[in-house]
Amino acid sequence: MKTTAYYLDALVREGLTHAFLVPGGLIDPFLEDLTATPGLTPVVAAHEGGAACMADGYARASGRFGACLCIGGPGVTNTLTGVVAASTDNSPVLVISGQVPTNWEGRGGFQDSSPATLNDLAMLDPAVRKSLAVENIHLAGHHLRSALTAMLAGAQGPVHLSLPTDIQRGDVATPWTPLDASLYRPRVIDPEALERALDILAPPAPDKAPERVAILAGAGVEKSGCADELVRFAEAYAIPVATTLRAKGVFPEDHPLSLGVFGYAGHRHAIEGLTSGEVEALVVLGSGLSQRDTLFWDRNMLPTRALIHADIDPTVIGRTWPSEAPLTGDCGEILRYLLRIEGDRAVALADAVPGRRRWLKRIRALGPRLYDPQAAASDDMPLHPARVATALRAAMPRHGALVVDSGAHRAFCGHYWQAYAPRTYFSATNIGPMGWAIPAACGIKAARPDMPLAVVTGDGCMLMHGMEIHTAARYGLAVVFVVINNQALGNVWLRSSKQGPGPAGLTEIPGRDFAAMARSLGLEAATVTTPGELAPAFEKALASGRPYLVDVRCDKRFTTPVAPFGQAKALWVDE
Ligand SMILES: Cc1ncc(C[n+]2csc(CCOP(=O)(O)OP(=O)(O)O)c2C)c(N)n1
Ligand SMILES: [Mg+2]
Repeated sequence: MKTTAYYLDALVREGLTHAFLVPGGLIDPFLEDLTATPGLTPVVAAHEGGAACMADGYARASGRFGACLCIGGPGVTNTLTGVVAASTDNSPVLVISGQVPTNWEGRGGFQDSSPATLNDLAMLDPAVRKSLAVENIHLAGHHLRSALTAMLAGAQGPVHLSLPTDIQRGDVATPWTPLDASLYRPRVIDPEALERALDILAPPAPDKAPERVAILAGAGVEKSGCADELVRFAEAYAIPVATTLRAKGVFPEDHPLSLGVFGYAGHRHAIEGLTSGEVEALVVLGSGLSQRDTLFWDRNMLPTRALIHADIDPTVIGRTWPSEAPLTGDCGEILRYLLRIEGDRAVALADAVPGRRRWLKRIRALGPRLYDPQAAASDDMPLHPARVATALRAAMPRHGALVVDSGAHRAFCGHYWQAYAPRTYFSATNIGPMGWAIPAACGIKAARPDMPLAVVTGDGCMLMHGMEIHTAARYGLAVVFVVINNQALGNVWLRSSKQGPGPAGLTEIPGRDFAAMARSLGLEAATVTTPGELAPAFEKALASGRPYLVDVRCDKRFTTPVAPFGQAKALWVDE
């Protein structure tokens, strides 16, 4: 079987339905197979950076993996930011790039970026779990298996295969054997470590179980597909749950036990509840405890008795804080183990419930969940982004999803949007690449065509990856792109404006008409300037069932809801 057909067929058998690409000579042999592989839809992006982000979005929404194809050299360098975003957020993405034929390597051939020259492998190396050149036809199947395995192993992440065109045209003799299903769901569990954690949460008499126990849920819960188990465990013992921003939605934000988001752009109950010094035991499930997810490494979040830190990736446990009960394992397995507890342990955990409920009541009495609830109803013009996010949420069905870009609008959405289910709030939170959300949404829509989907992006982000709205139009991907058009790189402007008009000017953007741009690229579009226009515009856009852009004229001067993060930052000292 021709290598290109073999690769695409193998990927479809692994569950792939879409491949994102930008064509070019170095992947010419793929083209006919891309259009002739049953079950596979090729999606041509405007830019390889877009194709990589689409594959990332597809992976996040499908819960499987995504794939993109590009030429070596400029195609590979264009993918880099998307690949880095997938890497830092543990998103499994396969990048296949073409290369000059093996007998040309290093001889000055056009676009030669083989290991003999520019070396695509080395360029992507820090961003991928594995990068391999398939320079021998007998390794074609082997290297595909090896790359996919590395992509799915442990914490998951992107991988790269470079295929010279002679190898692409070659003939693979051995048929593809599908990967074992267990690779997609690594069910690692360590009962001994779990029992140690339970000695803290539900100690044998006469010790008393801690009352003030909380859970901080991270993306590991989403990746492991155990949001239901999390709800059941929390409800069984009345344990309040906060999430990281990346994991927003893994616990319904309107649940009586929800504290909301902890860390950057977080909510009052999560932030003040977890940094009060009252928490006795904090159970962290599937979070790497990054700077933003720890409220700028705020030590006040450290519990008085024990930090129980569970993650499938042991390298992130202890990276930020030492843990009294480190737990390497899959969040789903851990939660199912905890749900099976019975006897004395269950009694001990249940005994602490009344005290825990009183504590939760005190947290709720600290004030409203939002720090500035009035902003959500602001009638200001130009518009307040909090009002925009709130109106969009109201127009969106409960099961609808949001993709959020990088800028001030990330903080507004993190705070004012409510998410109710896993994989309904998407954001590249760890590396924050501007424009990511626009192509990522195309991939998400391809993976979940029935899920209503909107993007909140900025005018600065539109200038970077806005062209990918054309890809949504080309393939009829019904995404509603909402541009917070504040005529500024808003997040930077908020700082630069304090430095004077010179620096401020560097972060201002001339007023651009993104609705006109969208129409010229085949989308329907609307411009919104008043609060009253928001709801009808969003309702119409969502009901259209078509790619749609709403250009919302906003004010850059509203400060982002990140004051607690700023305060913690101001107190930070190197140790
Ligand atoms: C690729 C990239 N370049 C630069 C930055 C730094 N940066 C973060 S937010 C931001 C401004 C974003 O502007 P816009 O999209 O208009 O969103 P707003 O802040 O106005 O909501 C910049 C320049 C970044 N995160 N990513
Ligand atoms: Mg802006």
